[in-house]
Amino acid sequence: MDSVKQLFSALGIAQESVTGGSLPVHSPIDGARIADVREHTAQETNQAIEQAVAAQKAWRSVPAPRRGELIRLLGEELREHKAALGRLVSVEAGKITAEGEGEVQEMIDICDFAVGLSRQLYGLTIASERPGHRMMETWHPVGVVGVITAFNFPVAVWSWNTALALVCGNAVIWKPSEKTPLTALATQALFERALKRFGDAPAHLAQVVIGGREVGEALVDSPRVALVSATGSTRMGREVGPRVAARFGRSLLELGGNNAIIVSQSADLDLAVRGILFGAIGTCGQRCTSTRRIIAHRDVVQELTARLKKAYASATIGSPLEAGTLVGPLIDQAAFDAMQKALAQAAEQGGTVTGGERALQERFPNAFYVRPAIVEMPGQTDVVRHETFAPILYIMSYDTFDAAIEMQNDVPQGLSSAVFTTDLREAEQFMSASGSDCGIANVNIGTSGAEIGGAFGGEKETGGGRESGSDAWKAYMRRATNTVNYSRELPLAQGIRFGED
Ligand code: UN1
Repeated sequence: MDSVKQLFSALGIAQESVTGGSLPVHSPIDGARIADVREHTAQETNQAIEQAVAAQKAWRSVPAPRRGELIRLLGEELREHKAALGRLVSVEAGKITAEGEGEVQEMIDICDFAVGLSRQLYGLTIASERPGHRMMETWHPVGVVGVITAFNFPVAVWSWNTALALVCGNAVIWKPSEKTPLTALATQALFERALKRFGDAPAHLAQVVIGGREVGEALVDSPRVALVSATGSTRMGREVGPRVAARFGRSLLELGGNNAIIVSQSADLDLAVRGILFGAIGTCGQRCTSTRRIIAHRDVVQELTARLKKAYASATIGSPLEAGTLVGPLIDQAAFDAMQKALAQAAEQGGTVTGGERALQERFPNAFYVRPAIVEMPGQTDVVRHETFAPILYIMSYDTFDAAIEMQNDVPQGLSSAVFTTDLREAEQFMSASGSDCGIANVNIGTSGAEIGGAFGGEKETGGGRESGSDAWKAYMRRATNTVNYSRELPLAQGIRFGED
């Protein structure tokens, strides 16, 4: 594939690093093998950790606004290479061009955010109960941050973590998904350009380690990695969380979602159909925020389902690189098999399935394109409560808004949720303490496509972590409480008198 080679060179990936290695990389577009990437061993990962520890010791003393300058330069590199990196995201992860470029835009946005943040790492001052005393909070970097990312957002999730972690004064080691090492290498090459222009940053400030389980385990188990930020399946999080906790490390987990949209009888159905379509079939249903469940009022469920079926029928499935395509391929055969298994289970559990078959098999015999599926379910059965990372949309109905909220919350995951309603009471109830139990609760927009300005993450089996905007930066810092005595006395707190008269 000549065009892939051109992308490598446009993005500064050395040919040697993507040929002759032990990790084959296949494009989900046509199944072609596009690279053989060199993998790191556990020993090399441990060495990277030592190097990161040394780098962080120097970086923590660089003033935060100066650290922000590095991220400003990274943002510039990303702006300049947006089209090429976006295209590589399409080639390696199968996203349509608009979404590939959108992902790079998300990186640019978080860089801008982090540059501003580099001048806003504020702590509080607190009134002391003692005369002549002052209390305050100081925020310091945690140290080395390990970032483990998934194939579906192969570069943006790194940037949410790294832009914040670096301005906060940490060093970063990144383990990308084994399915998407090329976009990681490209991102690293762009980061190194920014480093060169920056001038005097310590070596090994942000590194990439490529490999499977043993590389991940080295990061998870090392007491020198202060924070492990991991995005992926709930199964992965169940291993990572307890292992990091066992050594009293910190983890930030972004795991599975099973995101629902409630469509009320007062909803603007035009908006609802558009919001659901993007959420359910965008990225071929492979976002952690993808819309997987519709809970529609009994009076509108039929019309909504008919309109969705019509919209699904006219959504073009095809190569993500071609203009007009809305639905690209699944990442691989395992994803296809999981989708088929879930559809069979849904049918057994009383569902009526429309779509879901393999598509474009003649044109792309080694890739896995599917017709997105709509499944009308009699209720929220087991399969509906399970996250299948594929474009399957379960539709269920409700009679009362309370019951709809209960159904929305009655799954193990808690990432994103939305309601389409024009009823103010329903909207407010949905966002209240007795409403959606998710980390994201939207009104009249879908479940996916969050902006970087808000804190991103979710509850329950989603893992509880928050990254990206708002005050998510605090996860990358440790808090020190300082009490300063500027008096000539030594009064004790709580009025304690100790050894005096
Ligand atoms: C993910 O799927 O892991 O809200 C992240 C969204 C994107 C991020 C998704 N901004 O859909």
